[in-house]
Amino acid sequence: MIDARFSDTITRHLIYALGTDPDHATLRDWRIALSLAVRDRLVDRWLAASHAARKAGAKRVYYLSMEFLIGRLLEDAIVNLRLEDEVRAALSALGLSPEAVIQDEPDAALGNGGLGRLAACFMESLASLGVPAIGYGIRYEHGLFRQSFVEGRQVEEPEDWLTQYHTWEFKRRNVRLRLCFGGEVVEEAGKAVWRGAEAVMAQAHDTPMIGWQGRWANTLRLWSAEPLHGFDLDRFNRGDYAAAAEAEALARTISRVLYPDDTTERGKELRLKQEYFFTAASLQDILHRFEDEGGALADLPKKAAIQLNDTHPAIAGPELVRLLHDERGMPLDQAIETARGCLSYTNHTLMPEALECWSEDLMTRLLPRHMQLIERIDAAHAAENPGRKVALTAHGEVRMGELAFVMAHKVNGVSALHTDLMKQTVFAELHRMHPDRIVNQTNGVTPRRWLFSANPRLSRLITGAIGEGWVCDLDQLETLEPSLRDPAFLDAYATAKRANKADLAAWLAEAHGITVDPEALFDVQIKRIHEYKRQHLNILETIALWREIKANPNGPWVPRVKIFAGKAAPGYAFAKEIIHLINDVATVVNADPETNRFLKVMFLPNYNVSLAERLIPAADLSEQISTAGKEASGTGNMKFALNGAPTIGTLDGANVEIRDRVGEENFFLFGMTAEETEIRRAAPDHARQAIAADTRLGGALKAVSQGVFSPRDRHRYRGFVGNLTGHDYFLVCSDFTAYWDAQRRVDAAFADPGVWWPMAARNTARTGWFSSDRTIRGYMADIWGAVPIDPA
Ligand code: 26W
Repeated sequence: MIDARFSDTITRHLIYALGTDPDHATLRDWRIALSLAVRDRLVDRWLAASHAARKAGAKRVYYLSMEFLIGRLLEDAIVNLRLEDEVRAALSALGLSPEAVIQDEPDAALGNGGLGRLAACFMESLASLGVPAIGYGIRYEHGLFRQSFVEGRQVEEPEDWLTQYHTWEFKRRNVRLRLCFGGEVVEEAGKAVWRGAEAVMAQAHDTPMIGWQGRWANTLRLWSAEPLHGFDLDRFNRGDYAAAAEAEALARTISRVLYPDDTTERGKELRLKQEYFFTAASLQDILHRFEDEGGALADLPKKAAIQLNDTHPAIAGPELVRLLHDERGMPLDQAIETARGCLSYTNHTLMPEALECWSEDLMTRLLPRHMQLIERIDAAHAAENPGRKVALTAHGEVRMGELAFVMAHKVNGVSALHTDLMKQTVFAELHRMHPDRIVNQTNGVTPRRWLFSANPRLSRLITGAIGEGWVCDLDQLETLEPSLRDPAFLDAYATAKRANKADLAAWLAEAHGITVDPEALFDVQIKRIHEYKRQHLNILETIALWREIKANPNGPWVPRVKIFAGKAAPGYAFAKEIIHLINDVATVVNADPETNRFLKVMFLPNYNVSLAERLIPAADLSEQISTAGKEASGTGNMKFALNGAPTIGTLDGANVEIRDRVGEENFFLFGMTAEETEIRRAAPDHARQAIAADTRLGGALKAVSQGVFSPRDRHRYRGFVGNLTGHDYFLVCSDFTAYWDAQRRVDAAFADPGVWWPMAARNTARTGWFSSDRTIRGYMADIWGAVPIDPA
């Protein structure tokens, strides 16, 4: 009997792996035992896949990223191995609730936001497409901080996912690599030799990345830092206990914690150490594998496609040249060419404060040989491009974007608009010099996690209509088009969304004591808090709406629930003020008997991958309201559209391509274009003019500055309002009226199910292109030249 066997397997792991008897087992014990039982089902395919890749002498993709925002892995493995029914049956035989067991797993929060989650979606798509690949990153002991609120203010606590048994990783005790920092470069026999002053060991931990139907599996190799020499017994015996453990503590610092900034580089030495640590360990590992498989160095580009996820691993350029030239004797210009043949670089932001620059002093002190090689690479590039006007160093700083560009054979942006803006702004000069180096690869999201797994009701409806092929060929969603004219299908579509909303309402009541009406419009803005993402535009519109309802409490208002979630970088004061204001507004508005049947506001704490999986299937409206030209792509926008939540948004990032595909009539567009923002920003007093022209905006700003939402601290938001009425760099005031009008168009559409549900369903049917499978196919064709391997 199937389930008997599987429930027995689970129980066997509980007893023999955890040494626990079923009568005394906790939910966590059962979750770990189940994970081990599921793991049994994927290890063979994992080992078979890496064997097949080796046997085929396949070109491998190496994805270097400081962040992998994985979330939970148990459900992902169950779904990709098609074990849902077997697991559900086994757990109910053991008297356990599948939901409770799944939710017991901590998120692997090894990332800040978009960049980290994209890396995770890419790893899942590479495995589902059967492309041999290894993801390389850091095994942070502490991922992105836990967020909670104290009197509406964000408070950060260390995240400690590793305090419990991490069932999905395998420590590779035989993969430990020695790395150096500091020291000097000496001349020996005419060769440059780097004598590092400080050494640390990189210890590999492998996590399987299983693909759809379990056909293929790749590896995520995360490095942890360990001391060269363990515990110092002599010092201990001399009673110098702290010193005895010092080396260990110092070494581990490198992989201790993820930097929580996602737009501002802080130039911290430890951050550069982290970047060099995982990049150097990964390149050494790549070369060892290549040489073990008998490759000739000059052929490395034929076997290794190394993708740099933003500039964070950009030191890979000089490091690979060092490994080829200094350590393996390849002539310098050939080493530079060979490295360029392997390397390609993705840019994820145009925000000047996010473009990494390291001081030459710090680079010289920490990585003296690399600083020399950066100058050699710069000189070689100058020689090849006489009259050029860019340099890799300027004002005593090394510009990592330029270094990554010069050392890459391909550079890509993450949406069509973003790639164009890269060519016109940050890389204009380099684009003129290398006109065919920049290509676009519009982002995507994995349909397994973000539709099939997160939204089973809608998935079943889609499969019922067009079969299950869409899960690994999302373009098939367009074959839903005929069903969109079928009232029965639209009814079932609405029913699925309503049921998801009812689930969310139940969870909000149980987990947060918040009651919401599932019939209301669920308006959701979930992403990192940043001025360019304009959560403050959203809350100002919310305040104006509240005031309008108060002025006319019996008006034909469309009940709306405003849901916010997202973390602010701990050092980003303005973002923290935005969070505080939203919580303060929620307190006042939700307690207002005149309006709270029409309007509820909430800020859910500790936004992460698992919370996104819970919110997106229940959303009606997707808020993508960034100042045009600032959001490189966005990926949440794609997840919402696939799950039937039309977008209210600007022509920014991938919103442009979403609107092109769903049709302008199924997208609530507002606001200035990227070009128009440049013009408006140049207009003196643009904010004051906008405020003068819109009394709703003026009224809302006055309410905030007068302390309506901070009665016990009336001046709390004086500075906040001052910034908006003065500088307002992100044009919140100038886009307000258009945003308000767009929201009223949303109300009108939502109030008419005959309009709303076809619009929602079209968003699902027409956004299959935003699968990360399509994105990966683009990288394979335009950048990597890698191909899928048949597992047989
Ligand atoms: C040095 C600090 C730092 C850390 C992370 C600076 C910048 C970053 C990331 C590049 C920020 C990020 O996550 N960018 C987002 O990347 C997504 C994936 O391509 C895009 O969809 C988002 O638009 C972009 O903001």
